[in-house]
Amino acid sequence: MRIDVVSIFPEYLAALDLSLIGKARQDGLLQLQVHDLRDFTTDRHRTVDDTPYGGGAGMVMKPEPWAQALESLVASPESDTPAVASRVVDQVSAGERVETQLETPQPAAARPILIVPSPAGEVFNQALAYELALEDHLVFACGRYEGIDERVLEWAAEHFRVRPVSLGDYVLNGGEVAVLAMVEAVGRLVPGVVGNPESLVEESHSDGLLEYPVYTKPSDWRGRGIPEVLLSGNHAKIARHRRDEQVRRTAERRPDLIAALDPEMLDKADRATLSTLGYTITPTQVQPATPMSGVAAEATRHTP
Ligand code: JCQ
Repeated sequence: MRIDVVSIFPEYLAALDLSLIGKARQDGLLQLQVHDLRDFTTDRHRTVDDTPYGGGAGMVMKPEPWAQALESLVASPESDTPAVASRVVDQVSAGERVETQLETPQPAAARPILIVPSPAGEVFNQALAYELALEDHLVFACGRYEGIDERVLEWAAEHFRVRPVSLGDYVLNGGEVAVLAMVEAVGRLVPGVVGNPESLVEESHSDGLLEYPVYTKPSDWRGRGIPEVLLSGNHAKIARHRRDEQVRRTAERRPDLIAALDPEMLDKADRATLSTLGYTITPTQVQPATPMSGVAAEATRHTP
């Protein structure tokens, strides 16, 4: 897989030289390049930002450096996709068009994906990580300041499948940290990158529940023991205990995940656990522990 990252702080991405992802790069499984957006400016001061039309706080990233940087990546010889190499260059008489399409447009599905980290994007999750891990070429555009001139994303859609992507509902100073997270989440799913693929299998049959707690030696640590069943050698009992812990901590920490469960996926013991926690299970849904009552219910009830 080829990954390109464009940023005004390329040093931020130095962490991608380390650990699993760094090893995958050394092994040639990931072809990862980081590019400095300022290298695509043409003025003395290497300017990448300007004031926003319509006024308001902060600065906006100028379109032209972005267009130059992104153009350099679609046309780049680093790509080994035959779709690019074999594309025909049209005959265009000199001066006929000012800014013209030089090449036959690529079928949309053959275009690289351009990921733009943004609090205004679709939310990144494991399903998207799996989807991206199947791609040949990913490009990440790290915005800073108040964001990138919107026309860059419109224009880029002619060359890329553009995906604004959010890590969650909070604001970062720029896209770099979000890219570190996404490259790690995607990179570890690329075949051969993770040393032990069994750890991927275990998490992939994750059933919409949080993981169970784990323990290692010593069995007594600062007066704290471990669940006795884990020392029993009874594998069926251990599996049951772990599943119960998954259900319990998911109900405690992520009631949204419990509400999203398909009741068909719950066995008798799961139902008993959820019941104890106050949940009601109908054939089609798992209902929350504490249904709203009194004022809150009254305020939300639209059809009395
Ligand atoms: C990503 N959740 C938050 C910051 C502007 C594209 O323009 C901008 C991008 C950023 C970085 O992304 C985030 C983010 N997921 O802040 C400002």
